[in-house]
Amino acid sequence: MSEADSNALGLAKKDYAGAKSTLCLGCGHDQITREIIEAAFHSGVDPFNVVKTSGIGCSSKTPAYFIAQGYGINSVHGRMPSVATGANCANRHLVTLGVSGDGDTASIGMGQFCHAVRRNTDMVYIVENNGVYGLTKGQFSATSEKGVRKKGGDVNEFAEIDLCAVAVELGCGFVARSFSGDAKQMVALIRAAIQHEGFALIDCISPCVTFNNLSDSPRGFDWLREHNLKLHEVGFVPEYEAQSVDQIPGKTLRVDMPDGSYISLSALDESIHDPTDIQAARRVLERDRLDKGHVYTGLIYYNPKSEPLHEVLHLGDKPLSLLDESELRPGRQAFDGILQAYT
Ligand SMILES: Cc1ncc(C[n+]2csc(CCOP(=O)(O)OP(=O)(O)O)c2C)c(N)n1
Ligand code: SF4
Ligand SMILES: [Mg+2]
Repeated sequence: MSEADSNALGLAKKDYAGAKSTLCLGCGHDQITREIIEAAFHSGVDPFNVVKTSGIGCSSKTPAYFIAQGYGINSVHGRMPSVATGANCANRHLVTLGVSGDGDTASIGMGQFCHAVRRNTDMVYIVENNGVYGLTKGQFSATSEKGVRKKGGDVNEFAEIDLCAVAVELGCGFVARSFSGDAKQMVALIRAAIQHEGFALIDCISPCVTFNNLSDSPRGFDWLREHNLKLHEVGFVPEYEAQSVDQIPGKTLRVDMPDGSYISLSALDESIHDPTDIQAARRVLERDRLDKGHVYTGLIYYNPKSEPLHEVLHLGDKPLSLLDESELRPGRQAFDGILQAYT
């Protein structure tokens, strides 16, 4: 095996594979699965140190298709965030990956999603957003734009929920939007999201080829290939490869992460979006909302100083499963000490 075929752990890409997908041929969700595998391989993630969580939906089936060695928990519909929060609090050293759908997140799971963002659970949260409930045969979801038409002629009557806008306003420190067909952007975003300590949202438009892929659908492949406006080209450079680079004002931007890694951004037109500027992030989201002819993708907002849940709660460093008898049963003296603190 050549060096290029193995990563820092000496593992090959096949070591990050899972079961064979049973999704429809051409489904955007399968592209995201490949991107997760690619990102975990290149970042040298230990497969045994991954916990994969999901809810219910075609999207929520996909953790079965990557990193077979990881722990997997398929929760009930819309309840993935609390399961992921529990796993992450029990062992903060796990890489916690959550995969959800637009129905699983923006309808039944909206409350759970908001609270995981607000608490800043240390996890990567990928929404595989196709604008419909694929698994239950294509009903419009809450992220579908008002007025859009889907196969069969149905027109959506209700205004959409923009999960990125919700996340920014709830204080999320890492908010990105992408397209499943843009593997380069997705892999860089997933690698940066894994590195981020705190809740990292990637709202990834992922076409449902069976129920929502009309040529004029803003969730369809043809439309997205033509109307995806990238805010910048995204790259991720891990701490062990990081080096000083010359930045060209207005053309390139280096966004440093606390551990020494960085996200490199390059302009694709005359200006470059700076994700560390919250007002600029809000302007992008507003432009996205008003401009029905385009979808804006890239790293929308990044705040390296967001405090993750385990720090807020002063949780212990040691995984709960490794606590020994003396730590679990501290004895009479320790309890007396605790009671004393309340008198
Ligand atoms: C409590 C409950 N209500 C409703 C359902 C039916 N149901 C299963 S999946 C789903 C929506 C899935 O949509 P989404 O999360 O967008 O995933 P997709 O299939 O589009 O990837 C619904 C409503 C359910 N399984 N459980
Ligand atoms: S129904 Fe749609 S979302 Fe579900 S597997 Fe098929 S193409 Fe994908
Ligand atoms: Mg969906």
